[in-house]
Formats: sequence, C-alpha cells, structure tokens
Amino acid sequence: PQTIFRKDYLPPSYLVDTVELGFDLDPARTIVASRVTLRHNPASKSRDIVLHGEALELVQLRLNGKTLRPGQYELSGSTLTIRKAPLAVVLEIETLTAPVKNTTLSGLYVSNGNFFTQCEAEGFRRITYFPDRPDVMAKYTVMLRADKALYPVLLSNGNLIEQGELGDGRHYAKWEDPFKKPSYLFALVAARLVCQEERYTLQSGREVLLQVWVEEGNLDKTDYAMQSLKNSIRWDEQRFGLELDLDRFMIVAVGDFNMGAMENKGLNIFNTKFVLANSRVATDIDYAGIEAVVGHEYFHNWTGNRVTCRDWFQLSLKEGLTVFRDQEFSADMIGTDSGRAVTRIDQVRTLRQAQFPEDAGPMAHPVRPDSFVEINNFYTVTIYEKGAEVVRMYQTLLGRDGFRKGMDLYFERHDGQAVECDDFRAAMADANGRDLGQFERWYSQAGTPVVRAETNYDAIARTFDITLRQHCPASAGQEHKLPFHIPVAVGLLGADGRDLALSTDAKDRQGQATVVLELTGEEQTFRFHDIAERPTPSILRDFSAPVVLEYDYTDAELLHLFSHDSDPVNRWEAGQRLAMERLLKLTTAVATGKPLALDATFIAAQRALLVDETLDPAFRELALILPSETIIAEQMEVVEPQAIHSARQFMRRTLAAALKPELLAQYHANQTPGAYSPDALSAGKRALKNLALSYLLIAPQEAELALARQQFAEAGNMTDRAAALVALIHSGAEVGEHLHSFYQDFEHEALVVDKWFAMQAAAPGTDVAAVRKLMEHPAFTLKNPNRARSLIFNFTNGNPSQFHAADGSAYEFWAEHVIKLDALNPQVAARLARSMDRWRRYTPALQAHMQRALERVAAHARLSNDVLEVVSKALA
Ligand code: DPP
Ligand code: ZN
Repeated sequence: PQTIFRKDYLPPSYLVDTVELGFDLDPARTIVASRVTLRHNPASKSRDIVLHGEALELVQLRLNGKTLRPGQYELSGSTLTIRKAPLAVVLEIETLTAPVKNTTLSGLYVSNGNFFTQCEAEGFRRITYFPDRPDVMAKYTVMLRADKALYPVLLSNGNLIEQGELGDGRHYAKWEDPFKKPSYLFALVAARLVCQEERYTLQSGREVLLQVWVEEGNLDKTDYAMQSLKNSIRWDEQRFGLELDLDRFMIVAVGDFNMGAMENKGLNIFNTKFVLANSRVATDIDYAGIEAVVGHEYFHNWTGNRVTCRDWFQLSLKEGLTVFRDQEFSADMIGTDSGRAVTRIDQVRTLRQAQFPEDAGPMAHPVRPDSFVEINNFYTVTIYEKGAEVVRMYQTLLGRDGFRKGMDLYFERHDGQAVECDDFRAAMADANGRDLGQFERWYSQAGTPVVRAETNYDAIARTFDITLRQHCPASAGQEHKLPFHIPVAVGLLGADGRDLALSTDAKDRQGQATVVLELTGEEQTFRFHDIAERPTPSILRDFSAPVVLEYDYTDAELLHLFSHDSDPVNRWEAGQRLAMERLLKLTTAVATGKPLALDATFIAAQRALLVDETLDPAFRELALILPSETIIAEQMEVVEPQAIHSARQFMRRTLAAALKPELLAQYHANQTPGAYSPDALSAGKRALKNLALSYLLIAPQEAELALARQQFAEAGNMTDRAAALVALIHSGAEVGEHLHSFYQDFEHEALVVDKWFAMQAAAPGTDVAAVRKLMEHPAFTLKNPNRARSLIFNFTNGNPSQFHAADGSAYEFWAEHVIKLDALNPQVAARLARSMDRWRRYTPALQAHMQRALERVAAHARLSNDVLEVVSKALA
C-alpha cells in the first residue's frame, strides 16, 4: 500500500463550480448520472483532470458533449484521468453501483431496507467519479428517483425545490444546496421514515424547520435529540455569534453506521445510538452522548462545513475545534462550576484511557499527521481529543474573549474556504497580537510531553519557586522533540486549605487564586512573592495542558489537596494519585506473592469524600472510581493484566468492606424518585448511588443481593436497571434469569440488545469461550457495527484480564475476527486491529502470543489497507 505525505500536497488541477446528480435508486442496481462543470485552476500547472472512483461500473463518459472512448481516458483501480483537458469542461458521467452489496457502509448503502450515504472521508468516490478531495468545493443539485411505496422519504442537502410523481409507482425529489461544499459533505437518504419536526425561531427572528427522522417505531425516542438540537443552535448564537445558515436542518438516524454521526450539510446522518432515547431504553450516559454528538455535528456547520479542511492531514482543524466546542456546550448546559468540572474530569479520563496510550504506541501521530496510508485510520483520539486540548490551550492562553476574537477573525478570513491548521493558529495569534510560533509544535510533534515540577520555599524571603522541566519521549520518525509552549495553571494552598493570593510580580499586590505559567523552555523557574507559609502546590489546574505532570507529592500533600483543593479537577487528581500509588504497589505484591494490605489513611480519605454532602454527587462518584486497569497498565514497565486486576479488585473489596455503612447510606440518600429526568444533578445522584451499589455487590451478602434484585425489578429507567444488572453480573451471583428477562423485555430495541452483549463482554467472569458462545446468539451479527463493537470490542478493550488470558486463546479470537470483519467492513476491522497496539509492553510470554496473532493477520492474503496499516505499524 502507498503512503501519502502531507508535503506532497498539490492544489487541484481543476476546480468544480457545479454538480448535478441524478439517482435512480435501486438496491441492486443504482444508476448515478452526474453533470459536473469544471474549470482549470490557475494555481496548478497540470491540465490533467483526475477523478477518483472505487467499486463503480462506468457506463458513459462525455466531455463537453462528446463521448469519450477507452483510450481517451485512463482508468486505474481508483482513478479516472483525462489528460490535456480544455480549460473549461463539462463532464457527464453515468455509473452503476449495487448499494445492497455494500457492506463497507462507505458510499451509498442499504440499511434495514433504506438507502443512506456516508462520504467522509473518501466515500463519495464510491458513488460517482469525482475529484473527491476536500479542497474542491462546489454547488450541488440533486435529483432522487425511487419507488414511492418503499422509499416515501427522499432527502438530500439543502432545500427541497421540487417533488412529484413519475408514474409506475416511482416518485422524485429535487434538492438544491445553496452553499458550496466539498464532496465529503454530500448526503442522501431514501427511506421509509417518519419525523418529529418543529419550526424554530433564530435569535435574528428568522424561522427554520428542524426535523429528526427515524423508523416509525422510534418516534417515542426523538425528544431529547430535538431538544439538544435547539440548545445547540441557541448556544452557538450566544457563545460564538454563529447562526444556522439554512432554512432547514435535518437529523436522520440509521442503525448501521461506522461512526457516531456525520455532519453532512443540512442533512446530518446519525448512528441511532446518538439519537434515540427515552428513559426506558437509554441511560444517563446515552443522554449525555446524544447532547454532545448532536451539538458536535451541528457545530460542524461552521467549523468544518463553512470553513473546511484543505486536505485530510488538517482533519483536526475541524475535529479538534468541534470537539472543543461540543465540550464547552455540554459544560455550559450544566451551568454550574462543579458540573463543568465533572465534564472536564471525564475528558481527562478519556485522554488517559485512550489518547496517551495511542500517543505512546505504534499508531502515534501528531495532531496534524505528516503521512498516512488510510485516512480512515486517522479518525483518532489524537485528532479529536488531543486536538480539542490544543484548541482549549488557546483559550487558556488568550482568555475567553481573546479566543472569541480569534474565532471571529478565522471566519472573517476563511469563510467558504478549505484551509490548514496553521490558518487557525494565525487567526488566534493575529486577533490577539500574540506570537504563537512555538505553539505550532503541538501540531507537528507526536507524543505526550512530561512536565516535571520541583519547588522551593524560602521562608525568609517569603518566596515560593516552581521549576518546570519538560521533555517528550521519542515517537516513530521523531527522535528529538523541541520544547512545547505549555500553559501550566497553578494555585497554592495554605495549611487551612484555602488558596493563597498569588503574584508572580514582586510589586503586584492584586493576588489571584490561580495563575497560568507559560512554560516555553526546557526548564524555567517561576517565583511567587509574599508567600507567608510553606504552601501545597496545586499544579496543572483544570488540566491546563495534555501532559503528564510529575511532582513528588507526599501523601500528606495529596490528602490535603484531596480534601481542600478549590480546583475540582486537581482535587479529583489528588485522589487518583493516592489510589494509583497504592494500586501499583498492590500489583507488585500480587505478582510477587506478597500479602496485600490497604492503609487506614486512604480508606479514611475515601470515606470522608463519600459522605461530604457539600460536594456534588457526580463529583463524588468520579472521585471514588479507581483508575482503570488500562490506566494502571500504562504506568507499568511490564504489564501483567491479571495482577493488575487482582490488585484493583482487592482495593475495591477492601474499600467496600470498610465503607459498607456509608455506602448503604449513600445508596439510599441518592435515590431519584418521581419521573425520570436526565439533568446533571439527577444523573449524578444515580451515578453515585449505582457506584455504591457496585461496591456493595462485591462479595455480597443476601441483603445486598436483594437490594440489587429489587432495583433491577423495580427500576423506572434504564440507568438504574442496567446498573443493577451489571452489579449482579460482576458479583458472580447466578444471573441467568436476570439476563434472560432483560433480553426478553428489550429484544426489539437494538440499542438495548447492544448493552446486553456489552455488559456480558466486559464482565471479568466472561472468558473467550463465553464470548464465542454469545456470538452464536441469534441476535449477534458481525455486519452491524454497533453489535460487533458491543460484544467483540467490549471484550478485547474492556475486559483486559480475560483478553490477556495466559494461553493466548483470546488473541487468536481477535485475529480471527479482524480477518472476518475485514472482508465485510475494513473500517470496523481496523478499529478492532488497534486492540493490540500496546503488545510490546506485556510479559514476554504474552508478547509471544500477541506477535503470533498479529503475524497471522498480517499474513492474510486479502487485507484492506486499513488493517494492513495498523498491523504493519504494530509489528514494525
Ligand atoms: N462524522 C464524524 C464527526 O463528526 C467525522 N466528521 O466527527
Ligand atoms: Zn466531527
């Protein structure tokens, strides 16, 4: 396979002004006719028109009215080239595709009898021959024709300008998108669907039509998506002054979908998982996911669609920025400082769970990669979540108002253009008169920087010095890294737990609780003046940069921060550090057969936090969740998954036994009687209550089992019902009947059946044989990505002690299913392939098994580029 390099970028030889598409939709044989007007791009020396095309049958090709015969154009497996073309060209192309056979879910495909498209990143080329690259932006008109009884709803981007009957049972609809767009934002839907719709008035007074389209049986699950859409529209007006630019905005839900959702102009297509919710079938986490993803895709309308990417190396330009925007939206929707902090803690957990490992593994890449084989492999936590951290750092450095100025300038300069990450950075810098030259390294250098802090208190001079040193481990192709521009937010706590007033300038008397230090060198010392007592430093408040902070905290300091830090993120962080230190020692003790013990100080601190009614339940829940097995593994030189699991289980068991009365009290105190509401406070209560339940169900007595069974039977919402079932499964009690009744109740709710598979896949009692057995269940299929992920991915990524079984049997299972999935859907297969990323960090015996499994996949004769790239990089 061919590697594509960012440095090889060339502007398109031809630009496209208009695209007219005609579809005669038929599952087995869809005819696509396109009429494209092109003109030579003065910025290009080439006069060759290069069109992309995959899995297409070319029926007809005309250039300026004349049919081209083979020989007058060159057809390769993936391109159609017309050499020495005239300056102005009209191409008319007719192609054939078979959507029903398209299991890749990229391009035009059929899901549950309906037609959908997915064109990002390079799916449009599976619909027609076209210069399928984001820097070619054009105006689209689309004519859809299909059987009216089977496909009563015909949708595409923009505005519906005409519809009618065609006779012979067929009908048509003509859509026109008033905005220029790249081909990856094209979409169509032809389906039997119904919608919830609403007229909504923008702040400017203009009225728009909002629709959420679903299958008929799901019309009772669209309220929250609609509400989230309205909230998103209002939020973007208020926070960024950005208005919906269309008269009509549609969301369509589809059950077979590779990603979470897609921001096609005016016609967002969503995985059902991020649309459908009512209290019976969706959990609090599902509700939060719907709000975030509806927001995310809506916000793309400006950050992605109005201003798009020049090339796919710039993907984080739109994704990092849009994740940041959806994060801020979710935080603002909660509205309280502590609620905002809870969302921030969740973001930090995601980074540590997934992004830091990626950044230290074989698929490590900068936020703006230099090369790739398959772009679909680069829709990663680095591009998305680290990209969002990079955007957040602008706001931390420039302030909210400064960030807004930068956004305004970005749109002023680039509306309607396809641009680069550097253009965004320049807008931020220029709008604020700042030099952000060094900041560029966040885009070009991979790896997680390590910031090491040392402090010195001088009681006589009343100064406190913080010395920060940074380094970044080498990654593939990047041996030596240059220093990053790192905002490090710092506060100092006095002995009473209160923030000291800080000034970094000896003359400044106006103290602040938190100051942002800017670390730009390899080592810098920052001095705080007029510090009357030796403080406890709270460093990297609000996780002000995506780095690993090393500081030799004493237990006493961590306990002080855990009890008092005014910054909730660092308060939580202190608890995580206390737990991590102990978990690592316990893991070593398990591995070397030493006795296990947990100190009373730690238990007392956990108890105090659990019962602290001044704190949000949501915060307490997060503070009591121990670092995951994956995060613990990342701290170890040589990973022993079973030892980690035993150590963490020991800690949970010990805490559960010691805190039993308090856990029980919190269980009862955090009930949420009455009608279900997904608001943050209620969700936080349920989260704390269900965390308490999960603790109470470790080595449970009959009374605790009865509690869980009662909750399972009487729960008025899916959050409580699923939590009770998970607690019961993890307790090791007999749960066959519960699993059976849960399945019976929800067998027609695909998203709940996914949960049913997922909770079994991730249970520590589920070994690979049990997973294979579950795969025989009639409801299991590899063809549906949600279903495949629910069982297989939740086992390989969510059940480390079983996935890493000593005999390597689960690795063989992994290899077998990467290969099987690859034949159906390379994108999903390549995600599964990533489960083996960190294989070199395990014990030699496990490594040997993993290498064999990787080699087995790599040696398979017909691999997609997607999987090939992942396994070759893993083995390299
Ligand atoms: N649909 C994906 C997202 O919204 C890719 N753009 O992030
Ligand atoms: Zn996105």
